[in-house]
Amino acid sequence: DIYDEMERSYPARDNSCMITINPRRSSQLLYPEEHPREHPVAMARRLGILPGGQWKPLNCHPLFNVAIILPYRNRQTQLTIFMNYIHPFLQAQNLDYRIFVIEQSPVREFNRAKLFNVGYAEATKMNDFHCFIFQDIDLIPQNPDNIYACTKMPRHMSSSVNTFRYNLPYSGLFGGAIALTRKQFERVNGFSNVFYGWGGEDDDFYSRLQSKGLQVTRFGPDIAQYYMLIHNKEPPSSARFENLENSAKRYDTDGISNLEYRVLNHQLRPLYSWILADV
Ligand code: BGN
Repeated sequence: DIYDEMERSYPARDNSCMITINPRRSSQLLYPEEHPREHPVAMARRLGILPGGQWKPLNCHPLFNVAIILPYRNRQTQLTIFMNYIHPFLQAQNLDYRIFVIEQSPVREFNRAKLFNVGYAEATKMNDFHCFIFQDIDLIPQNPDNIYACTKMPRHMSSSVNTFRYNLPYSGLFGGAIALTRKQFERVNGFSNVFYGWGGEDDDFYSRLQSKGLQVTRFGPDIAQYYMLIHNKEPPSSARFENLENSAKRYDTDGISNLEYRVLNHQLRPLYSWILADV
């Protein structure tokens, strides 16, 4: 049972929220297109979402406390689709959650990994989050049983993506959507900050986990399906090979330990906490 693998944020008690798997449901994949678009304010009101994209169940005690970190730049349509889809998805799982959109200022090439570090740092300032989901805004979890909470081991959540024909392209892939407890994340000094441009930062992170002896886990391909929203491919960065070659030298000095950035703006928007950062 996959739920034996879960790492709870809060101890079980009377009236803890139940988590049930509905096997029949597992065969019926969800698609983002089937979700209606709603005005953010109307949606927040209808679903009881607090400013900054926070929610927790009120009729039972949640077992999981999660910060969802989304690096972002210039993907407005995907952001809208994602928010419309993900809140009902997370609420059905009875999570105590908050969504963070970490937008990178326009100047430099996109740095996905560093934005994850910024998200971790900013979220941690606000609340003692137990579990972090780091994921791309273009990835839609299709199976309601793919629980957005942490496991005893760091988890690669998006092992079965439509663009890879629902197959894992290589066993060390740790990109897309991942779940780590705060402890697991801090153990490896977070992500490297040096990966500007597309590619390699997730491979670097995987080698960090391996260097600390942290095995990764995945749920089966029946649970871990994702649907990737269509977008233009980013050109891969040429620096990624060299950065990867020197990975091991930087594990302890490059990460959350030396993280430097400036918050240029921030807002509690109806469906998420928005942070604009210069990295
Ligand atoms: C890999 C990329 C990953 C990316 C996956 C899936 C690199 C490093 C040089 C080999 N790695 O090739 O970052 O998540 O593809 O798209 O480019």
